[in-house]
Amino acid sequence: MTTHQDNGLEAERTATPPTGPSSEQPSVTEPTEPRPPLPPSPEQSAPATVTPTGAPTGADETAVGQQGPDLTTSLGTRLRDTDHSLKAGSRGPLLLQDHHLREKITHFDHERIPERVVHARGAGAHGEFVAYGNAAGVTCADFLAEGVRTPVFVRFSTVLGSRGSADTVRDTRGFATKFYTREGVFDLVGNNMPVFFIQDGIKFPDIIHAGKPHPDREIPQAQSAHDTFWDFVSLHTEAQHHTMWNMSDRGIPRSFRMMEGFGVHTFRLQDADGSTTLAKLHWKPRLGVHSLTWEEAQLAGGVDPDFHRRDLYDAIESGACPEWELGLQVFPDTEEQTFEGIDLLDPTKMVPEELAPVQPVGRMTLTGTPTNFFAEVEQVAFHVGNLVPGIDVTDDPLMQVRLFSYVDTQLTRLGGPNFNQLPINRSHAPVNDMLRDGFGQQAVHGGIAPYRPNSLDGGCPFVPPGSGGTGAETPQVTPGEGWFVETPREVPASRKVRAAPASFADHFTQARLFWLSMTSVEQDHIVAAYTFELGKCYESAIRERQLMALGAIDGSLAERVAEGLGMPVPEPVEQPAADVAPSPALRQVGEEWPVDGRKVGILVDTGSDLGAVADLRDGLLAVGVVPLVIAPTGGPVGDSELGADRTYDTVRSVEMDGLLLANSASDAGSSAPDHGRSPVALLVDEVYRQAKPIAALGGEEVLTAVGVAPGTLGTVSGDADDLVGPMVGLLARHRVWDRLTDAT
Ligand code: HDD
Repeated sequence: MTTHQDNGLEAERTATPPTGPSSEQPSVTEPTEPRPPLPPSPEQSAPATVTPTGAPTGADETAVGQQGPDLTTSLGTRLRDTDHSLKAGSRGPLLLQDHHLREKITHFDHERIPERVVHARGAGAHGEFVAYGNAAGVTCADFLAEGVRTPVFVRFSTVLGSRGSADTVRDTRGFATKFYTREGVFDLVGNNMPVFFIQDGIKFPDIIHAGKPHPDREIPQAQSAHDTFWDFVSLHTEAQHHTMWNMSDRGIPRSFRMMEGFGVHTFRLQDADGSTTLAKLHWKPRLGVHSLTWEEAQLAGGVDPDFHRRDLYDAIESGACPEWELGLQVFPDTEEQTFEGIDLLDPTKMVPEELAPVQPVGRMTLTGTPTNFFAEVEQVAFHVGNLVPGIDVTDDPLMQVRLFSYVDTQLTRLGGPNFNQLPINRSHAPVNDMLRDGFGQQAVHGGIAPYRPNSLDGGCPFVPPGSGGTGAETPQVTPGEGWFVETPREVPASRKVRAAPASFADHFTQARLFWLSMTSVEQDHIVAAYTFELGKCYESAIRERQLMALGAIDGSLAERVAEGLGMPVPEPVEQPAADVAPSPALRQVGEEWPVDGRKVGILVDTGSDLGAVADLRDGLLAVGVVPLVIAPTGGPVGDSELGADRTYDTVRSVEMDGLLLANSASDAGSSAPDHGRSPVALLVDEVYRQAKPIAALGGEEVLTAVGVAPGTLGTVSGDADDLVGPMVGLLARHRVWDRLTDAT
């Protein structure tokens, strides 16, 4: 026992906590049995450094954080006390010689790194990609060969918000995938929208400065609903197509698991015979593409700012592992690099799936949550230039600038040039580069000749015969042998210019295509979103200019938004294109999708038929739906084995995709002042207007009791046996959209 005394002024204190209560009660003392160190994850293996002789370099092979049971300094000296600073007497000043104190505080002072300049808020997960093999006809990329299994790490993100901002804001979502292939790391750094705001990366700082909070007051956080954003996009009309996607339901996804992903740019694929194909890469979610309503997005921003992160990790931990198929749209690699009149180098344009179907080439499943969020999600560093043999870039001027920006940004963010040695970024293929030294160097490189050609390290590392020298010779490699070969392509002789091609000049046709492709409920949401966002702008000149741009997309769209703003409809900047064929593939409405991991609230009280409730809960679990029992208070419900997952006071509609009413009295039990509106009534109101299915255990009178008229679309009532099937059927369509359109 350690005793601290100070002239009788301070009571005796012990380092050992007081004896705990009896073993039946939860212990209030710290556990004393050491826990074995956590096993290393596969991705924590060290980068393989190869000496000229192939001998081990002596570098530590693991990057495990906790290597023993006892507390140590960062250098392994065991410590007996980390709670008390070294002082001149127990009430005296601290001593500079306290090396443990200084190490602990200094390290803490430097725990934070700069957040990403964009995409600061994100969540990541581990998984695996399995290739179908059918891409073999267009690319020699090994990870796309039949049956090849490749570990992946995916990071989803918002763009504008800071690291601590809310998940559900209206924004584009990042969808970045790191494939740890046998031929090196391939990064697909995409978004959940297939087009981008700008055509040339030189304008990236402009769009981001416009979207970020105003520099004077640093508001609003994680929002596009402000003057500078709309100032820029209304002046810079090539942004109108992407902005339309943002104003659509795609800007407020229901879940990362229910988002498409797009590589956006056109890539150039190369096959083993050297032939090339242009391609766009897409992720298609198994659960379909679904969104929150704007009300839900706003509610979740306050009730659960971690809504998407929680959903992702809950789903993985419950076994509802999210899945996507990787698909290719392929185009002939012609001199013009266009397809059906669409310039494939223009990242503000997409190619409708009706013109070029997306062909699935493999499946990705996310199966693992991070062990340590900082080490993995914060430190992961993506780069558009992380390519593997068989996949190359094109001359898309947005892509070309990205090739510079991603490495550059990590130098500041991750503090030096060795970020690819961080466990999450390490290649799973053997590494033998000639990069040396620098801040944070982890590898112990052998040899004395990190240059080529050399004789002193026996010519190592090797390149294929014919490489090096004057550069006039072509190396003797063919695609498919695993060397990265830039795809051969004529660069037309031209003058240096700062200009865009004429084909980049059409800024409205595809925005119109998107608008015309939407169902009426989706169009309603777009109108509401534009009206909300422009309504937040102080400058009427900006609102007016954006209405002029909307007029160039569609007259009725401009009229409807102008009406909401209470403004006259100005002359459009140009007349909308006459003939634009809609693309039904862009719609989110109208099909049925798997319901894995969907949540259904079951409202109960002590008077409920708890046997039937248990049956309902088990029936939902059996089909992969997560039941949330909502009871008046926490703890067991009555004397049943049912436990409350939420209480009337803690639940909110946004937490569920459907509601099951199994309560006997509609508003018992809340401790919050209801001011005439009970929490149950509030919950039912919200669920109703969010067009979620509502089921009632019993007759229709249960619905009537909570103010839902009999026969309301998307409601069902009956015995426990009658409810699960219809509820799942309704969930499979995501929402009862017709309830909304009928109501309007
Ligand atoms: Fe970017 C991050 C996606 C254009 C510069 N970008 C970043 C992330 C995603 C994208 C998903 C987050 C990666 C992560 O999770 O760590 N960016 C895109 C897409 C674009 C795009 C789909 C257009 C098609 N980006 C773009 C341009 C530039 C950048 C034109 C610069 C000129 N992006 C960056 C960056 C970031 C980044 C500054 C910030 C953090 C990072 O890279 O690692 O370099």
